[in-house]
Amino acid sequence: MPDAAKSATLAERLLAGDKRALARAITLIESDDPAGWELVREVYPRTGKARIVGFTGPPGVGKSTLIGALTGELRKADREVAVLSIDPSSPFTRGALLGDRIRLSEHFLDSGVFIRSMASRGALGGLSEAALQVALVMDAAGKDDVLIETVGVGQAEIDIVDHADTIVLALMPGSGDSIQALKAGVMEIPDVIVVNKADHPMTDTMIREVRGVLSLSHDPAGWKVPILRTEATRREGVEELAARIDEHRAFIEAAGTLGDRRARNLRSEVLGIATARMRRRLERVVAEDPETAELLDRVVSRELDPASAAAELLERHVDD
Ligand SMILES: Nc1nc2c(ncn2[C@@H]2O[C@H](COP(=O)(O)OP(=O)(O)OP(=O)(O)O)[C@@H](O)[C@H]2O)c(=O)[nH]1
Ligand SMILES: [Mg+2]
Repeated sequence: MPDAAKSATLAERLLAGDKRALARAITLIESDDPAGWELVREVYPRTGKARIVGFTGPPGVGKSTLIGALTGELRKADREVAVLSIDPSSPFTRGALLGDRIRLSEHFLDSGVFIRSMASRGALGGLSEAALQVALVMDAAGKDDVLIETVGVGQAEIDIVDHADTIVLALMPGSGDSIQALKAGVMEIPDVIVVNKADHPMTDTMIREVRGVLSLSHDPAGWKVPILRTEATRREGVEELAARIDEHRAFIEAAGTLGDRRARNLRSEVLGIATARMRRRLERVVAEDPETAELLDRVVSRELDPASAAAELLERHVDD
């Protein structure tokens, strides 16, 4: 099996922290190459050491700039850092990847920093799935911190950072939509909130609003979500951000919730992968099976309602 032999050496190189092996591994995962899945299977028992921090927030609030500055802080502490920027490829974020590269460019020559961007893999819901696999290989490669950036204000985007140990929500003065999303419970309460661009005159108003929303929520374990004010371009407040992330990590470890959180995230990951595969399978059936096509035609012609058609579809192709 030349393939197996190839992935075995790749796994060894990856575990030894070889940067090129890591880059290769990510490419395999991104292109949905079976060798990528095989590789993750091999190295998985050696993962779980990295600290995974997810950064989310609306477009342009300064997530990449913050991550760039935070990476500088982490490097001071001699930690190895991997950054994964995810572009869910909504039309309004098209420029994000290029922007990220510029924002993080000061770290390109540092061998202790690995930076990778990942764009959407289409409509099949495979992005979140691939993101975890990538985080796993970064972890396997011995990174101390895996920082995942994703644009978003709603639940769909949060899913991508679901496997983070600590979730940082970045906002800026005027991010009203996010406040609404938090208030409405569309967005889960993050672990740390950063109000970036604190050079903006509306910063205090924003912080008050965030505090107002947080006062309505309560963490059963007793974590009090810090609201930080940063100016990422000048690195203002970034040292404190690093400290709060450390603190959150120590808190969930001490409270015993890190294990729970990881168990929950991994469970949801398994379900996510299974769901994505199931959906792909059903899409294939719909495209290839004339009987199923006919079932859908009957929905279009109002003979059969959508729920009954779905039940029939599942009965035929899943419940066996
Ligand atoms: N005035 C000011 N500008 C900032 C600050 N932080 C970031 N910016 C600028 O805001 C712009 C967007 O920053 P990014 O770091 O790319 O923001 P992002 O959230 O990663 O953006 P997307 O990935 O496109 O969603 C850039 O022009 C930054 O230089 C800040 O604290 N103050
Ligand atoms: Mg960005």
